Amino acid sequence: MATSRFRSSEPALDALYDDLSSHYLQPLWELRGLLTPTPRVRAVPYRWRADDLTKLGRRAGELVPIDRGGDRRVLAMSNPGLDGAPFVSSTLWAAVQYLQPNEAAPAHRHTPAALRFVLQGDGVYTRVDGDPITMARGDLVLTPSWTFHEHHNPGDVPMTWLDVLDLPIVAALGAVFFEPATGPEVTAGRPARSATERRWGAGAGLTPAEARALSPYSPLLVYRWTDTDAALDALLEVDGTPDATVRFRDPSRDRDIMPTMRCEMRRLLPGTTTRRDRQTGTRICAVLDGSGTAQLGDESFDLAPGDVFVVPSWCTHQLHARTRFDVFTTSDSPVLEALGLHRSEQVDP
Ligand code: GTQ
Ligand code: FE2
Repeated sequence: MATSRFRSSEPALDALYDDLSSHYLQPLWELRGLLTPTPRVRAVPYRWRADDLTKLGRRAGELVPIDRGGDRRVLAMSNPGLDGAPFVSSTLWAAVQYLQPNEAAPAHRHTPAALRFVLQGDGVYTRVDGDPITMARGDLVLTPSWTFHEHHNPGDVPMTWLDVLDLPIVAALGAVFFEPATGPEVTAGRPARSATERRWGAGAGLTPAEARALSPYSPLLVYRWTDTDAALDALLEVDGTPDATVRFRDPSRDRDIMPTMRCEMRRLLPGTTTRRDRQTGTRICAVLDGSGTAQLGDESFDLAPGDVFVVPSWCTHQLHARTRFDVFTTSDSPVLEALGLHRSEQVDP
């Protein structure tokens, strides 16, 4: 039993290396690539096409019952740079989930936090700690750390959506816990408007007086597309710019929706090219509407509605809009900011 064994042509040093190895010690002076001048990132930029995600999700739906493998029918996006790990980057999990009509994904909870962004369709509702939240195109739904969640499709068409979880971060910190719900299964037809929306979703800066979230995450668990869409249009118009971004926030405090993940929606007018930028941390982007291209590092990716792409840490990123272009982004920026590790800059080509 031993760790990596280093070699030297000097016999005494070579003998030391042998002994170090058997004592599970390694000489820093022989180690390369630890303290690099700029981030050395294993994840590479990559794009998953909507067409492939939908077709392969449907095939999984035909072949695999929901109760196999964690009670979720999910296809994880595996970054080509991560040697087969089922992670979109070293910090985030991204996946498409597929639910057939009359199927239910039973309740469970886990410490990794999740969010859902709906790229097409409707009909599914997700219960978060018992509160039923309907899901439709463009909606963002949160299932924060350790909240029970279950998905139901009482409609008559299958539905797919994008899942993003902070699972690799929580796993790296040795803090993954999971449990299925016990007790009778709750089912219902079309649920009423969720309590979270009735309490926190009035919009326009209105929240219950005095109330602040007791939890470390937003008490508003769903952000509706009609609100996001209207906010983007108004922002473009009032600022007179071709490029607008809104951020999804906790309405009860000045912070992101969850401690580990930031969500934003960007709208570009036709013909717009953004400035090239880069930042520390992973960005996962999904095209809701329109077409264009993303230049990520040395690679250019063509983009259509429903496509998902990953921008690894410190990789340069520039978008071009062919049509009006709506792009949803999730990042781990709150983690980098909390740790004092967030850096971003514009990069001249
Ligand atoms: O919907 O509960 O993509 O637990 C991965 C793990 C989705 C979920 C995922 C999960 C879920
Ligand atoms: Fe889950």
